[in-house]
Amino acid sequence: MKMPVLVALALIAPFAAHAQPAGAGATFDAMDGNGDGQISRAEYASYLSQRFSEQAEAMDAAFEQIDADRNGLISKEEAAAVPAIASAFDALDANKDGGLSKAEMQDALSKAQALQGAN
Ligand SMILES: [Ca+2]
Ligand SMILES: [Ca+2]
Repeated sequence: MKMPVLVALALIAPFAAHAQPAGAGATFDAMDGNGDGQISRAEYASYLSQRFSEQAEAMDAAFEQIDADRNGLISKEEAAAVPAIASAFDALDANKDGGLSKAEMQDALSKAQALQGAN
């Protein structure tokens, strides 16, 4: 498997885009939970976890859309509609059964979260 974390980031970025606040000001306000004009470590952690759960929901919705035949797996043919997934297909297909399950997608998302959280 090559660069699973970068692959995961590339994968979730288009889906999560709409869940992110627009503009730096909105982001700061969203992070400054108690409105004291400063972002504490706890507020930052809480903001990240909120954003990640929004990303997970966005990915969930995207999964349903991409899984055209609703069999719970994204096939290579279905993935072809989304270049970011199609190009990462083999890396994301952890059990090599030729389909991407929601669990496999969420696992990739978790790895990306772990990397971001460690920064
Ligand atoms: Ca399918
Ligand atoms: Ca699989």
